[in-house]
Amino acid sequence: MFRLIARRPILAHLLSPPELPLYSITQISKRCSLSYSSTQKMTDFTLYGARGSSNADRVRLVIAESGLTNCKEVQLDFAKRDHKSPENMLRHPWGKVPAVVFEDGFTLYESRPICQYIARKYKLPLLPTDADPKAMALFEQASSVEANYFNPPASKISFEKLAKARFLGLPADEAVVEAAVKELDTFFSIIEGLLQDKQYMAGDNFSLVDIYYIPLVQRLFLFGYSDMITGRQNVAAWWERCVGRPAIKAVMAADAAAAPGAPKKDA
Ligand SMILES: N[C@@H](CCC(=O)N[C@@H](CS)C(=O)NCC(=O)O)C(=O)O
Repeated sequence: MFRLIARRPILAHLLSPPELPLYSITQISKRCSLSYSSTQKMTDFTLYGARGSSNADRVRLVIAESGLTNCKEVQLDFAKRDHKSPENMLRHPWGKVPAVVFEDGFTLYESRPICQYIARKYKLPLLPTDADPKAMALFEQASSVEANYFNPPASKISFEKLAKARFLGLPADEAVVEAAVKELDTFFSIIEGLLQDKQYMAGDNFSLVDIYYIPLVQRLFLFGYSDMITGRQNVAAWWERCVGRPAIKAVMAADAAAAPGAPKKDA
C-alpha cells in the first residue's frame, strides 16, 4: 500500500483521512481552488460528505459548476465512523454520505436527487426544462443507464481497490475486479456507438448525467484503467470535453494539489 501511495499521490489523497473538518465551497466556486476553513458563514445549505466519496464528489462537482457561494461542506471521517453517528443517521437513514441540509432544515440524501434538487432550485443549466418532455425523457434514460449499467461495476472496482484497503485493510478481490472491468469494457463499447451522434451522455448539452460519471471515471484512471476511455475515440472526446470545463478542471486540480505527497507550489 505504501508503494502505491508513493507512486500515486491522488490515490494517496483519497486513501488518507481528512486533515480538517470543513472546506469552504465558497472558495471552490469563487477562486476555483479547494481551500480549508474553520470559519462558519451564513450558508444556504451544508453538504455532508467524506474525503474519497465518489457519491459526495458528484455533489461537489455540481456546486463547483454552479458558482454557488452560499454553501459549505463538512467532511465526515469514515475511519471514525462519523457516518454511523446518531447525527448522521438523522440526515441519512442508511448512515452514508452525501446528505445536504438546508437552512430551513430540509434534508436530502442520495447523490443524484441532491444534484437534481440543487440544479432545479438554483436554475442551473444542467438538465432539460420540463417544457421539453422528449429532452427530459432522454435525460432520464441517460441517467438510468449511468445508475444501472455503469455505476455498479465501476463502484465495485472502487470498493475493491480503494475502500477495502483503507477501511478493512484487505486486498482487492482481483476476480471481482476482473469481472467488473469486463462489464465496463462492454459498457463503454456501447457508449462509444451512442456518442457517435451526440456530444454528451444525454444529448448535445453538458448535463448532470455527465457529472454523475466523472468521479468514478476519474477513479478508473487512478486505478490504471484509463484505456477504457482513451482507447475509444468518442468516449475519449466526451471525457476531454467534460474535464476541459473550467470548474471541473479546477476541482480535479485542487484535489490533486491537496493530496499528501503532491508537489507544493512554493516547495
Ligand atoms: N446511492 C447512494 C450511495 C451512497 C454511498 O454508498 N456512499 C458511500 C460513500 S461513496 C458511503 O457512505 N459508504 C459508507 C457505508 O456504506 O457505510 C448515493 O448515490 O448517494
